[in-house]
Amino acid sequence: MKIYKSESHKLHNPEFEVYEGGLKLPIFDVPPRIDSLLATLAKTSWAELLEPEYFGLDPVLAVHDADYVSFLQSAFTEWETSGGELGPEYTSPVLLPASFPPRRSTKIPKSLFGRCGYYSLGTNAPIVNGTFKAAFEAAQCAVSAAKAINVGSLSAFAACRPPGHHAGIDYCGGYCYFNNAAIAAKWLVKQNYKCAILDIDFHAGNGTQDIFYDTPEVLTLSIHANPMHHFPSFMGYQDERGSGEGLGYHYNFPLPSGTGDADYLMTLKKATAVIREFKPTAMVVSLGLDICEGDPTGNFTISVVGLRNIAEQISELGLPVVFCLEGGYNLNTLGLNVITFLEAFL
Ligand code: Q9C
Ligand code: ZN
Repeated sequence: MKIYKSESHKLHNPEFEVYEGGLKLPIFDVPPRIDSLLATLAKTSWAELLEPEYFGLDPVLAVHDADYVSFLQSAFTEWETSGGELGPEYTSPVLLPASFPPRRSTKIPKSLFGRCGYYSLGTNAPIVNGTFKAAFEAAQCAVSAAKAINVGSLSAFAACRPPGHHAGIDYCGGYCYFNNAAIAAKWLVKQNYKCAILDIDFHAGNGTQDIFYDTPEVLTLSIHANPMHHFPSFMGYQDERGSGEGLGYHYNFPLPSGTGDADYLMTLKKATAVIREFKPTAMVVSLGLDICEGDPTGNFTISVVGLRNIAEQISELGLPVVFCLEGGYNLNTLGLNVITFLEAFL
């Protein structure tokens, strides 16, 4: 299986994120996630580790607003050169907003922090000097995997870091900046595929939901922890089914805390039935390994056997699949879990 990866992910390494209560804690999305994953993959006989091809910004701009993309590109430099607007004594190694747009806001502020809040869904997506480059390369990995499908591979894996599924058309959030899975799906649609995105990360794929909410072009489904109790809190509820022409083309499957193999697999069966009915010709899977037992950000109890069964159910759809890495933060098990999943899929 072709595995696309880039060294550039290391350039994105924010010291902290901000949690509820203003708690400044180490971010879970750290470079060793990818380093250990690739080291583990390198030991298999079937993983072919490759650098991404260069597609430039076009596939990114097919999903994200140009003003958001250029904000991400220049924000950290602006922050460094302006010294912030709060005075030279105020410095921080990351750029994070403190105010967010209220529901009926229409203005894009001029100030750096005004824009930062406008383009953010929360305080879990700090921007540092290398964020844009890392996110750009992660997106190139996703499109490279999509292209591999397009030229005949039955599956390909993009080792995306930062992840993508919380990023919307014009916002970052939850460790995500560019929506790698959406970018891959849009690119496949452009090559005349009929595409579905199945998101199995522990957290609701709000960005993917948002991006395709009003279009039937891409069927989107997300199985995740109930947002009533978990990040991203404001999206991922069962009654959100799309709007306008897109009505009926989005599905959320919120599950309770502690969900284990049996309940998860029953829900996945419902999701795959919906996918079959849509009759796609390709699929993108937002592969979050934070559903696995022992993840520090999740509380599902999916076992190794359960993970295999999930992969087999997806494999039985018989579609070409692009896998985009999303979450999965247990550094001791991430590599093995990815291998377990992909081997079962193959
Ligand atoms: N107390 C992904 O798995 N944590 N993102 C918020 C709030 C953010 C996870 C903590 C978790 C984001 C791609
Ligand atoms: Zn997640």
